[in-house]
Amino acid sequence: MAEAVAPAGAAPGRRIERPGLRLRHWSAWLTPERAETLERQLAAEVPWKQEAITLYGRRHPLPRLTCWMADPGCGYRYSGLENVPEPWSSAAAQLRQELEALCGWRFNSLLLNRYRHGRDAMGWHADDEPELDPAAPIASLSLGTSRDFRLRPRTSPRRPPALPPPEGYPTASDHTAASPCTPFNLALAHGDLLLMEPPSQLWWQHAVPRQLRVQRQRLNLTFRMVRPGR
Ligand SMILES: O=C(O)CCC(=O)C(=O)O
Repeated sequence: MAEAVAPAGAAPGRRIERPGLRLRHWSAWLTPERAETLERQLAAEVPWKQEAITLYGRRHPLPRLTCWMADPGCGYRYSGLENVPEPWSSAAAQLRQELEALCGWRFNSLLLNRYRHGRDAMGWHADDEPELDPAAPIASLSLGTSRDFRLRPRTSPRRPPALPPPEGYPTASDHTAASPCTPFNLALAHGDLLLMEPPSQLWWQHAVPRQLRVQRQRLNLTFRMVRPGR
């Protein structure tokens, strides 16, 4: 598995590691001015949609706006939604180049989420759909107001059965015990970059909970590598 490599001269980011979890967090990776400009540009130029999912025959609008940008042929299904790619906007294409240089990985797709206020949120999940290349990291850029990003070990990891749990990973019986795998929170602020490296999606889930006091919007961009045609 290739290591994500920062180019010479770039700060390497703060490592956050737990059994099965490998993160790097760059606080204010973008200057506040650049982050401000990008937030405005993306809010205006991205074709945001409010998708809806069907559960037990009823339509539920997602509590956020989204857009899937990707190279041709890189469709993506999650929560039963088939995402047909939009072409890269100029701001997103520029960011992709910078992140590829920082990470030493190519990204062919981008999921954008727009949380309009604190009632918008994202439930517990892992980014482990079959289309996603499990060897590639996911680079997540946050713009706008700070929101909590919660992490917890998975209760039933979806993984190849032959793969043993990492050392120190909780068993079903000690899931709630204090351990290096206790759920925790990261506040992701304007211009922060979070790199989620393998095998994090196999063993951990993440969520952006509702925060009713939050009034301002937050944008989140996750750059990904999908395997076309899967
Ligand atoms: O908004 C975030 O920080 C997380 C987004 C996320 O979990 C996702 O796009 O899968």
